[in-house]
Amino acid sequence: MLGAMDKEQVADILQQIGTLLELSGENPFKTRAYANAARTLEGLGEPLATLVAEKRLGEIKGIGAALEQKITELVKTGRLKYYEELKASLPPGLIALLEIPGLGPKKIQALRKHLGVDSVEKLEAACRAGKVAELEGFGEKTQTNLLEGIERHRTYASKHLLSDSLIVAEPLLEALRDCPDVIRCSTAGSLRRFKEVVGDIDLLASSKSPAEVIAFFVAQPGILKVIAQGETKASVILEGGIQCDLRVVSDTEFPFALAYFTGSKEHNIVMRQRAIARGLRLNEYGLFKSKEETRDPALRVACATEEDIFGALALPYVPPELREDHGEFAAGESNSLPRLIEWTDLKGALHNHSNWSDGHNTLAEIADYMEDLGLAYWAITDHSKASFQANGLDAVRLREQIQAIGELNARLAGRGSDFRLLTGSEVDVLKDRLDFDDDVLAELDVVVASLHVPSSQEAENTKRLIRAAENPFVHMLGHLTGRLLLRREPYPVNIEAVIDACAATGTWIELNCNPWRFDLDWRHWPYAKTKGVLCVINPDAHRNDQAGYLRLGAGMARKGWLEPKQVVNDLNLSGLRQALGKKRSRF
Ligand code: DGT
Ligand code: CA
Ligand code: CA
Ligand code: ZN
Repeated sequence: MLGAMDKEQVADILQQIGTLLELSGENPFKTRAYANAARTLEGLGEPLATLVAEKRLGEIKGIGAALEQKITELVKTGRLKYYEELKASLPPGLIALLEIPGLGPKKIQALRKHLGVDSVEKLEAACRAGKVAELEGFGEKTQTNLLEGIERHRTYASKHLLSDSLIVAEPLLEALRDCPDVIRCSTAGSLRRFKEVVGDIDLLASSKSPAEVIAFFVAQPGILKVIAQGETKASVILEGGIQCDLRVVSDTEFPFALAYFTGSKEHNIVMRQRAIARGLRLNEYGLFKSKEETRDPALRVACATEEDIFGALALPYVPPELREDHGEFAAGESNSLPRLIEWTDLKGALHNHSNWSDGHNTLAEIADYMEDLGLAYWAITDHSKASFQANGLDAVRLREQIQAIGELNARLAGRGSDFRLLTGSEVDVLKDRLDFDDDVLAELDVVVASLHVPSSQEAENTKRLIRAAENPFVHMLGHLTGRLLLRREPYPVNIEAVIDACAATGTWIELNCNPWRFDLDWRHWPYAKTKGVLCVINPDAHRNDQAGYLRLGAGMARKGWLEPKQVVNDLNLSGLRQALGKKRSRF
């Protein structure tokens, strides 16, 4: 997104400029000036935009005329020509080398100068030929480490799905809970914040015998390799290739370490500034009555929990999902943080498949399973005929299915069950129409409209989705951007324009909680919320056990600031039936 940049974004770019200059062999004074300026900006007590508007940047120590001009350009336009040219002037392979563990700008420069290394591939070849070991300042050991680093980078350094990370983190956390030396423990980092993809798993524990906890941890099943093991810290690679860091602290430090390592970095920066504004210092060791950086226990403000830390900084408790510096501070100050949805609030789901299209289970199996889960309803929305590869239904088969669901529901009622299957369709949004005529759609309880074959043009996709929203029989748009995390980018679409159309027509938007999708993304829900557009948390289940996606979806809805009243499947069956009738009655 272009446009005005805040100080964290500007600081990040200055930091990168420093690194790139070092990589290109600039003199150290110049490169350090950028790193220093970045740090100064992060610590600023007022918005950068104000400083720029009042032309006061130059008054800050360490910011000369050249930096002032660059920062102003970034704040005003969101871009910096100098930075873009600098990046373009360096071979891309050289920049990629920065990602290899153990390699900084200085070493990369030496490798380039003496061995012509300007890519990961060339580095690997030079290591294998034994040339790196011969270089001054490198040696055999460094060469071996670099080869390992390259290997690890290839296999492990990628991002991982939230769901894959939870599956391996939860047993480890359970094990820690049972460890007699552990007092408290928790996940931290992006996993605790419920980011849709995570870099690594962070765990935190408190103990009087940290070394024993570390020894206990590295002996757990599911650990492929121990990368680092110290007195209070360990890093391991788990099956599946995910790195996991455990830190062990004293129980007094636990809440502070938990808040710090949960992050995000952006959230932490504001927390630290709030402390400074109150004459305090906040870091991973504590909140201290001090104007300087310290970890002196005598100065620590006593906090038993994260709630206490927020309280000391004049804030209500901020749930981890909201700690992204996306408005939680303003909302906290005005006491308007949302009462977030819980997954146990959900009464059913409105987008699911059966073996009539590409799902695995029969209608009867689905009804039994979902009733057992304690749900109240489950809509069957199989594909329409245009999705022939998914065995989509034509109108004839759809009407047979409506009949079959009616018979199943009659049997449920007959044995006194309140659970109901709902009839429906995930109807394809085609180029100039929907895959079913309105008279067919009118026979269904639930209609989800999804764009499965998008155009490459943003305007075209936006137009098709708006047309779908304008159809009186379409209750909701399914997986609005079509993205598959770590696999396929979203198709181009003007999301805000589609949200506006949904607001105007009373159409809901799905939060598809298949862990590859989480679509619509959590970042867009606050906008939808201000427009009054309701969310439907849908597992898009193709097998019964995928009902479990609802829990992930509720977490993602929390990350999108959603409350029960914004979530359609918080309604019970009669409330839902009423809500389903509302849009149709407007036309
Ligand atoms: P990830 O692992 O890339 O998905 O993202 P995180 O957020 O888990 O990041 P990670 O694992 O590097 O660090 C865990 C937390 O530690 C992070 O959310 C905030 C805190 N943290 C790490 N480095 C810094 C830093 O340089 N400054 C501040 N303020 N906090 C940091
Ligand atoms: Ca992490
Ligand atoms: Ca980490
Ligand atoms: Zn679909």
